Amino acid sequence: MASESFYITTPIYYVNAKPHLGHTYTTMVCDTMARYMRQRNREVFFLTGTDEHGDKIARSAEKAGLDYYTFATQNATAFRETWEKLHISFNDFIRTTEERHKKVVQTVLQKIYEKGDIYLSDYEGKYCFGCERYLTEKELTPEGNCPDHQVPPTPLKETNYFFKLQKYLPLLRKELEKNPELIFPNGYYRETLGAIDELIKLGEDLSISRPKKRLKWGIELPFDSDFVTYVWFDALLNYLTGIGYPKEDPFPRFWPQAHHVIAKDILKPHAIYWPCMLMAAELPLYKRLMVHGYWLGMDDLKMSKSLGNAAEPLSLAEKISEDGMRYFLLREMHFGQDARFSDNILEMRLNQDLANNLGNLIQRVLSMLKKYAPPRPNVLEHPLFSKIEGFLQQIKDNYHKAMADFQFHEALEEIMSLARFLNQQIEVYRPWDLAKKNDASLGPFLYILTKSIVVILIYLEPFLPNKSKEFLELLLEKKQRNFPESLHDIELKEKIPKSWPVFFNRLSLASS
Ligand code: ME8
Repeated sequence: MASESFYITTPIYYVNAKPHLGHTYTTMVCDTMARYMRQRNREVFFLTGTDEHGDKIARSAEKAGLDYYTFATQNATAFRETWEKLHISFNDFIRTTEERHKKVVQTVLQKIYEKGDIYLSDYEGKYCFGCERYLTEKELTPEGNCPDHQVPPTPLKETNYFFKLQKYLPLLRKELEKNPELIFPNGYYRETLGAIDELIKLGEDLSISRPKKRLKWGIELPFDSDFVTYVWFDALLNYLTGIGYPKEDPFPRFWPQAHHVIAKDILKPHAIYWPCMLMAAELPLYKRLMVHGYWLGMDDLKMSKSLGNAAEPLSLAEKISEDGMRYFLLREMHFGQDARFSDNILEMRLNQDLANNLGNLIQRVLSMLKKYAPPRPNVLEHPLFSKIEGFLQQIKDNYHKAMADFQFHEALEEIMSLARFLNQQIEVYRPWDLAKKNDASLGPFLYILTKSIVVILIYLEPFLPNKSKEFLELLLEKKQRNFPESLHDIELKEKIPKSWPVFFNRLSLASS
């Protein structure tokens, strides 16, 4: 039987700069979910890529003294290579400058134009080149700046093509009322309903083009060669191109399961423009839009390249290990809310969870197995056994429930609570005393702990793919694909190795 499909996407990132920790977070979220779903035997398609057209890129290329495509290629390569070095398990990397994408954009535009949902008109407003859109007065800061880029928008007047957004807004509102799960967490769902009402009140449609005499760097409109596509109409369609639209494969299989992951900065285009575009193109809506908050720098502002407060992912991974970075990002941010990044928080979190709690547990248990070498028991008869089985039932429920809503911090907390419990049991049962007394319960006790460690590592695989794999290969007879629900599911290696690497090196960042 064909397994159920799962489609997950990152935003396609602008190529005006190199990736920073904010991009890395979203990409890690998608990677973790992709790995989790594969481990649950789902057929996964994970798409990421780069957004390469528009004013912002053209201006950065000019500043760098390069032609647009060369400039875009340099940074697209930086994104791709960063994700490859961080072992991001994407299935495809899409660039909006590719021919396959141009075809999709033109096909969809032509279809919507022929239906009469695209028309030519004049527009005057305040344009933010950073956001690539006109801002409303209400959105500006008290100083009149763009809230994200902290610069005043530029007054602009031009003739452009418009998409009949107003026609679809009431339909979208109805759709959202029927399906509140479409946008998650709920705060962003409610924000979207408010923004739709606001747009309906304003009565404006969506500008979808730029005159070529002002901007050449874009996909030409199929029905007017004097214009190129405005960046959102180009960018959002990548989610269709990536899975082969309009071809028969694999688009129909994956599209109904589409999960878009974004930060709140691009909520409006994804929660409003995109579903309206899909309705106009007579395509079903995506399954879910998952919206996270911002990583804030030490200055408490959104991490961004332009503010110079963003951490660089590869050097961070080198400093704290790739898995350390993955764990920190997913454990520290509560998906949906903002999180602050600092060396202190980083050091505290990783030392506490990975070095002290889990690292210590692994070290203690494997050392005792080696030192006391108790005979391997046939049955795990010990009062601890049923307690752990009970724990596993609770973990199974809570972990998967948390994962379904991208509440990674809760899923991880669930696993870490098992590690804490096991550390406590070592204090309770004092295996060193059992060894002195030649107590027959030592074997079952240590083997129960070892199997429990394996369970923990399997549940951590989507989050710590490298370390989990390394240790599971040392401990397991053969790779276990699914999530275990009982210690009976674990088949340990005949010979547990006598030496093993450090699970996680304690960090001391303040002094480094
Ligand atoms: O908006 N905290 O690209 P972009 C958390 N090309 N996430 C952050 C972040 C931060 N401080 N900074 C960036 C674009 N991100 C468009 C998208 S999609 C069809 C087109 C992440 O390079 C987060 O995922 O500005 C955010 O939504 C995205 O990078 C914006 O990337």
